[in-house]
Amino acid sequence: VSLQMMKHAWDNYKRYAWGLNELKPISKQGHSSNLFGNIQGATIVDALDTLYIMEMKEEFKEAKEWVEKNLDFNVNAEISVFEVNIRFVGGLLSAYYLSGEEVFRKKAVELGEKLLPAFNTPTGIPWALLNIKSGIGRNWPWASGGSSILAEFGTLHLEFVHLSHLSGNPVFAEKVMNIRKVLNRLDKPEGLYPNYLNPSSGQWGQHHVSIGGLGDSFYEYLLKAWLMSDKTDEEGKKMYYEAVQAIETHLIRKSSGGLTYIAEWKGGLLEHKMGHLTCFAGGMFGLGADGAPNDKTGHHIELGAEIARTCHESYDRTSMKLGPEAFRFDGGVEAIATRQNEKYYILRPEVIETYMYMWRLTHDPKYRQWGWEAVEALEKHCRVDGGYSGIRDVYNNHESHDDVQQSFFLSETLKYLYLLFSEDDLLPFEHWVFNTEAHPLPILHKDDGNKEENQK
Ligand code: DMJ
Repeated sequence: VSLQMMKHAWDNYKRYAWGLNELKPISKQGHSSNLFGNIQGATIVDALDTLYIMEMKEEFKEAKEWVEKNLDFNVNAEISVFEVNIRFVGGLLSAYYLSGEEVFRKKAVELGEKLLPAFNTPTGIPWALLNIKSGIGRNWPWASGGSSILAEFGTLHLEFVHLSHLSGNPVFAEKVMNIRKVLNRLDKPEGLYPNYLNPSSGQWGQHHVSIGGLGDSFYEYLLKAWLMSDKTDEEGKKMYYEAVQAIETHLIRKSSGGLTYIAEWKGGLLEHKMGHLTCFAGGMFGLGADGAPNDKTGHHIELGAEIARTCHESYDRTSMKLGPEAFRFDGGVEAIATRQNEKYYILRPEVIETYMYMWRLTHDPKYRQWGWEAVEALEKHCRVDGGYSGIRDVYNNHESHDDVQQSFFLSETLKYLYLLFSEDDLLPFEHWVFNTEAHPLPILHKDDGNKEENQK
């Protein structure tokens, strides 16, 4: 089924928005997001590995040809360093590792080099935004005290380690190791990492902590850096398990109805709200269970299962059976969005991602059932003639479509669905880690470098 869904999403993108960043499935035209500046083809690059894994050979071939002929980074564009890294660098790296086609390696390294000026700050903590022609960076105007964002500068590690590995140039890995160094020098309030860090002073901005937006994938990348290093990156491991400990103590709570959730922390006060983005943490806790210190393996699996259950409830308690952007545990509600501007669903993957991890780790059939419910809801409410669209209010009985087919729907949502219903030996966890945009990267073994040296 996810293969048919991918075909529908891809065919319509191809028909109406080929070469542009994303598709508007209702108005049947291209959608350009300023996250990628003038860089084009986000959907193509994000979808490459999904096409490959689903064995859509013709489509993969035409996508590759587009990359060869048209993917151009010599443009005057101000881009989001984080978004371009996770979608474009990540997408190209995975396409290279899966297919072995040199063009993807070349383009990934070329793009990585374009991102390097972002690190020209007094601390080496990169800017959020970068003009890839002039090399001038700056931060989001809305970010506390001119800060860079934890989830943005903390979500470069996996890709940059691979860029060094593939290019033989250590500079990429050095940049991300320095980020760790800066973080490790700082005092952490209650052991927590605030979402904002000023790249000039090296000091935290507002003491807001989140495992959802602005924080999320920083934690994910600590764990995955350790896994991707074949469990040699002890520093990443230590930082991850210490962070989880602080998160459990200060952010994880249980509702009176028995649902475990992860709240947001604002200078010591809890906001009892959980974002759709936060739902990825179920899968993360599950994935990290194996290495958990002090016999805590079972506990981390249990935590993953609890978060999966809560996030499933957030879907189940809507009319469309698709989860809202954020849901609350206060004012008499549990796992329900109360504010109009938090009721939308934009084809996000995190809940299905957690089902996929928990399925692989436990083989409890409920995860496939829940995934199937999501498929049915997507088909009923999001599928339109011209592709798949997000929904403005999942509590309404009538769809109001937002008219965007997000590129992560093809890279993540559909890939995780496909994996949820595949055998465990398709991209097995022993060999691959997924970047935060679901692009698989191989685990690097200690002797990998030597092996390649020997082959030359
Ligand atoms: C994706 O780009 C990535 O999963 C990112 O980590 C968070 N936001 C979207 C999907 O919701």
